[in-house]
Amino acid sequence: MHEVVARTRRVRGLVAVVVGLAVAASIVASSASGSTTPRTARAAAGLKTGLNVYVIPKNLGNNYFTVADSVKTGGALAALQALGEHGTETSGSAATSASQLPAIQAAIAKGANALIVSATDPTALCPTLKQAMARGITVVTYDSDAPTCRDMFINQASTAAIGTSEVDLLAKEIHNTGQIAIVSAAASATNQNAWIGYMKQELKKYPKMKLVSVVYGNDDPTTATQVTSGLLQHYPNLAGIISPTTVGIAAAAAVLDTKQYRGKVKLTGLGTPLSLKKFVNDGTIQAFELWNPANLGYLAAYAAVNYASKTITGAAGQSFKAGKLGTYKIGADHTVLLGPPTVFTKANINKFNF
Ligand code: RAM
Repeated sequence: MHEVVARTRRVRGLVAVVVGLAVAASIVASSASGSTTPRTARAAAGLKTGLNVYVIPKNLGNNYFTVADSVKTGGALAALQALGEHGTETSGSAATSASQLPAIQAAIAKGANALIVSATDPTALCPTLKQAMARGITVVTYDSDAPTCRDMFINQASTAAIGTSEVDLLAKEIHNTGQIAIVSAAASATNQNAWIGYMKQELKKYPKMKLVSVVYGNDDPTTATQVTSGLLQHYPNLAGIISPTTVGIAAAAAVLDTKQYRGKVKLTGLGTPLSLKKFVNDGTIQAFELWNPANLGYLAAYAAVNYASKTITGAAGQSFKAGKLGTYKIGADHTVLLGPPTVFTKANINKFNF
């Protein structure tokens, strides 16, 4: 009896599934029928749909990543939605591997097909990311790389150009002379460390500029404020600060935005225009840089879906379409470059809304 009931239920269940599939098929067929629908474009490009894609920034609560990842801004989740995937943004609250790793592990346990990760610390993340890759999960890094444990890296801009241009911007403001310091994010962050490496090289061109300290604000506003104040106390002759982190530069700007320091200690770095508009308009900052974070997330999503669909393998020279951004070519070391950053000054800052 139980058996029969069970079988009847199973048959009913099967009927429901078959009907459901037929309905689903007709939905796909009808929406794919117009030749200009995105779904048709998707089919033509051979991209899979329904993939579980997890977007895992260094941390949640950092506005830079909110812009990079959100639907509203046109970031990674917007691209995933347009492609018909299941996109989820997840991470910890602090930009540390201890906070980020559980989110990566949970995403894998929940059946992720692809992970899009900004690495807080490649050494700490790599064993888990390698396991994911071994299970066939696509691993794409964006913003901050984990070079030995990912399928592709979506780089915001040339690493060398970011490092050198930051030094050049500051050099101009301090007339190539004086003590300078760097307020970075986490000491383990791949992106910040790579940029700082190029800054040090570029500084060789400016023998009268001396890098006296590198401090770490960990992408945490309170810590960044504290380390900036510490720097100013320790180095009363400091001429300038470079902060290649959106959280760090905003915190440093707030510390410098007083009569004592404004205009005297120069500040540049990487920040979001909305968070720094006030400081540019009142003269605390003359110029700083950034790429469009939403475009970075959007491009990373297209790369991940293409890779997971096997339309690309990450080899140099291959190209893929990234929706509204157009076609991108893969460079050396499975890396894709978004493009040159924008320099923001009083003249253009009002034009940007991120
Ligand atoms: C912070 C993060 C991020 C970096 C930007 C510029 O938000 O550290 O990794 O790319 O700044």
